[in-house]
Formats: sequence, structure tokens, C-alpha cells
Amino acid sequence: MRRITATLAMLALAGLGATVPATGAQAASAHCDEKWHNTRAGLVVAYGGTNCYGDVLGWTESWDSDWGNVSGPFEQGDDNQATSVLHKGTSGYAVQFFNETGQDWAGGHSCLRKSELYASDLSDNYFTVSGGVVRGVNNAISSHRWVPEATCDKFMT
Ligand SMILES: [Ca+2]
Ligand SMILES: [Ca+2]
Repeated sequence: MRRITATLAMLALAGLGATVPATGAQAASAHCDEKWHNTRAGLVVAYGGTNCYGDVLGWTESWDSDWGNVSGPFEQGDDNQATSVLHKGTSGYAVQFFNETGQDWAGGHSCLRKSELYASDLSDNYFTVSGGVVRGVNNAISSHRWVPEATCDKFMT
């Protein structure tokens, strides 16, 4: 019954020439789509909230081995805050994010493919096993760098 209702609603909207959102999940990422299109080519961007909302923690064409120190594109309060990330790199490389703070790309990692464009909610993602523990990526990214996809053992979805 719900399906029939939805179909009728979509037909009614189509008849009016309206754009019909395909699913709730895709609609929820519309803001990341918009951000991706408006972001300068070459950048990785991290946001404090889901769906590319919240504080813009930083953006860069380069790497940062410690999001918690006072140098580079990510500093101090940016550490362990990212909840969505956006990839508009042009090299074809993935962005590899790491868990451990102040350890220069240590701990578990999770990579964002160029073709993925963005991860709108990092609570769905996990780092590779580190010290026998699997940790969630949300509010836990502490460094990043650009690497060939083949270097990655785990990818954000
Ligand atoms: Ca956050
Ligand atoms: Ca830094």
C-alpha cells in the first residue's frame, strides 16, 4: 500500500514537472553533492557534521600527518571531529585517513576513493584493525595523506 501511495505521489509530481528525489538516502547526500560541485578541483575537505554540514575542519591539496598539532591544513580542534569527508582530488589517488593522534599516519586506516566523491556519514565506516581493535571512523580521524588505491586495505562507503 505504501508503495502504491508513493508511486501515485511521484506520478503526481512528475505531472507537475517536479524533480522527484529517488530515495531518502540519496536526498540526504544532496548537500554533499552540492558541496562537491562547488569545491575547487584538487581538494580533500572534512566537515564536523554529517552530509557535509557543520564546521569545515579544513581543506587541502596536500597531506597532514597530525590533525591535532598547530601546523598544516588541520590544527588542534580538528582532530577527532570529522563526520563527513569530500574528495575532489585530480591525481586519481585515494585519500587515506588514520586513527591515531600525533603518531604520523599510525593506527588503523580507511580510504576514500576518488570515484566515491564523498562519505556523508562516517559512523558507517571503520578503520582497519589496529592493536587487535576495530574502531569507528566517526570523530576519530587524526591524519591523512594521498595514496594509490592499491595501498589501502579498507575503503569508506
Ligand atoms: Ca563530528
Ligand atoms: Ca596539522
